[in-house]
Amino acid sequence: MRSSSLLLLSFLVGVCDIQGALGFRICAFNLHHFGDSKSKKSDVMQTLTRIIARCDVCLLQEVRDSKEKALPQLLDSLNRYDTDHVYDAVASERLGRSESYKEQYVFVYRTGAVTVTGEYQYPDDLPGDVDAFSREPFVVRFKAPKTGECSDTFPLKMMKIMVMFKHLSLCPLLSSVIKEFVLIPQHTTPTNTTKELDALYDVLQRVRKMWKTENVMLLGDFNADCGYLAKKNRKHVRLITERNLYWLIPDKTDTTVRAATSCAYDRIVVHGESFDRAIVPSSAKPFNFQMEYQLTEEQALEVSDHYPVEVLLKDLPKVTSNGASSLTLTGTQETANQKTTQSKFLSLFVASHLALQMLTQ
Ligand SMILES: *[C@@H]1O[C@H](CO)[C@@H](O)[C@H](O)[C@H]1NC(C)=O
Ligand SMILES: [Ca+2]
Repeated sequence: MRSSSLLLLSFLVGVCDIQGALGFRICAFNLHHFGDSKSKKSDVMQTLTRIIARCDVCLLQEVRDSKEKALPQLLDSLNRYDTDHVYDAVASERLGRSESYKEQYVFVYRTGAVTVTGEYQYPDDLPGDVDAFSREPFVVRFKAPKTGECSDTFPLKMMKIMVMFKHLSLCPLLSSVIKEFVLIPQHTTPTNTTKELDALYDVLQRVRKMWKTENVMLLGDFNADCGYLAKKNRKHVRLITERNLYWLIPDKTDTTVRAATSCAYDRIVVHGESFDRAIVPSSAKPFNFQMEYQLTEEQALEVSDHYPVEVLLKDLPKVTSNGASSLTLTGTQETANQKTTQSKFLSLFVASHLALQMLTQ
């Protein structure tokens, strides 16, 4: 009994490792003037589609789609390209101080991976600091059902030996998985970066209070480097100085496409230790699509002058609705990759099941 418990435990640890290797991908991408003219370039749209289809949730910035055709076209392209998933989007209003220049925040997401459970357009009305932002955060709350229902989705449920362990709650073992989280987007105004980043801290506090949640991620093109955020100003940014905030994209990172520049403009910051624990270690990074898709610098710049940044959340293996024999893993890897891991996982499961039966005979 004791050794079988140990075996079971090591099996569970194995499961946790596997899910860590997969993960749920959140991305933030400044599309640099995305609108009518970009949507007419088919190679650009194809590259954008490939990039965004890697993500379970992707924040798009600099969407300037005044004719309201480019975004539907992008969604259409995504749904035709990746038929394994269904993509949908939520978008903010057009935001900006000047009538002639406005941008939208857009969250593109896989409907099978998340549901939107809340939207909040920050009103920028903080007493003493009214109108802090040019593009006020459009805050969205997501529920990731496949990662959330710990006891329901766990494959152990269907194992015969479950009878022996019925009393055991497995949830503590899986506590590093996040069920619901909030994303606060921001594309700062370069010349006001210090001020706007500092004000994001106020947005964070309001959202935590309003939705009674600690699982908050702030992400986007923060312009948080080079000439726009001087070293001496960082002590005035509460998003940097306050405790309990984890900057996942290091300062030395380059999120710019141009070979001549190296700046960590685009960032991902998580709030709270438990959200930080739900992150796959070292998974936060820019996605160098120029290198991945073998584009020239010129071709890449037609797509954007920024790389997207991305991070993986730990994910749970999931039992398919028809039950026992097949397992699917929610995740975002390329399909072939996913299948390999899936079959590895299945053989691991069968092996440990057999071993356990032998031990308990
Ligand atoms: C910078 O912020 C101030 C006040 O917060 C605002 O009046 C000004 O227009 C901002 N600059 C730009 C370029 O948006
Ligand atoms: Ca404002």
